[in-house]
Amino acid sequence: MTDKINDLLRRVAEFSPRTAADVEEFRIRILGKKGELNALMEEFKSVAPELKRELGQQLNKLKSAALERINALREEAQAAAADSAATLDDPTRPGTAAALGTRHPISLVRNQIVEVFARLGYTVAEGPEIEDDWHVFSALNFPPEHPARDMQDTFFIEKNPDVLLRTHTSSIQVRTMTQQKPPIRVICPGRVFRNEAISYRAHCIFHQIEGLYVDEGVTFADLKQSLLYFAREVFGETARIRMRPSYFPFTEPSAEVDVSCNLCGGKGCNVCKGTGWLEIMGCGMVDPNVLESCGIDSKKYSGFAFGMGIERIAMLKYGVKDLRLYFENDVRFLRQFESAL
Ligand code: 2NL
Repeated sequence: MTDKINDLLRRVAEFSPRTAADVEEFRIRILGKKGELNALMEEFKSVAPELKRELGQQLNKLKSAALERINALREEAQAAAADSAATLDDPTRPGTAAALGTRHPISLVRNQIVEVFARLGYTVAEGPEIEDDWHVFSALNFPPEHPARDMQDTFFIEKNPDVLLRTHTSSIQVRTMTQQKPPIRVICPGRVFRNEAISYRAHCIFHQIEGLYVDEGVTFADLKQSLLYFAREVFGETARIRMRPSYFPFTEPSAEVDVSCNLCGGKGCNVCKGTGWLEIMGCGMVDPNVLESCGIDSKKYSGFAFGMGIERIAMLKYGVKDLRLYFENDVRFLRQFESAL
């Protein structure tokens, strides 16, 4: 008999009705005149006297547990029914607000950079993520033995060395130059891929944005002024820039661009490591070899180009310390950009 009592106790505890009618049906089956509880009471009459005390207590416990549970479930079901009826019937009740998404910080920064250059007459160009060697390396003056072409740095698709994931967005500009005549002014955002170990400062997928301006008589002074305008729009009107000589296969001369640290105002802090400057991009005058490869007369035309990592710019703007946050899509991170820009 103890087994029967325990079995019924368990079924009462596990019962999960969908409607008030389910609850009522269950109540009749368990607590009704011809219900299971009364059947047990009947059986109780004929148990041995020495067992009566123990079994009587168990039956009483079962009865109050069943009553309590069924009453609670009935109230719940009635409340739910009333609630849904009211929601349907009363159009003046306030609605439930839809949770709005937020733009990803990489999109926010990409959009802002595109807008700034759009004001200077640049149009957006995009291109394929799966590329061939010529558009990513050869046309850009990379020598055949350049280490970037190595399996170690570049993702090759299958075994064909001419099918690879682009390692920079410059391939978009190469495509533009082969398809359009100067004057050319394009801004090229996109995902790029490099075979890197993932850490707080490196990822195998990241985002770049590059710009290209080709026309008659384009000079390094034009480059410098365009980038100063960019820095002031993105980092604030007091921003200053400086250029340090550098090297890229596709530009000559080449430079690294720093912006004055907007946290310490140039005095030196832990973000700029005491220098007062933050590196934001690379740039230079397009190498005549690159123009010629793309079918542009390098005697008549000159151009400048620049490129930056969007993750890096977003880190500097928003103080993001770990690059992996951009790729995890943790809403606690993403929601912090609800009102940004
Ligand atoms: C960096 C540096 C740079 C370019 C990108 C470029 C593209 C063509 C021709 C010449 Cl088609 N140059 N792009 C030029 C200088 C620097 O990027 O540090 N990027 C993250």
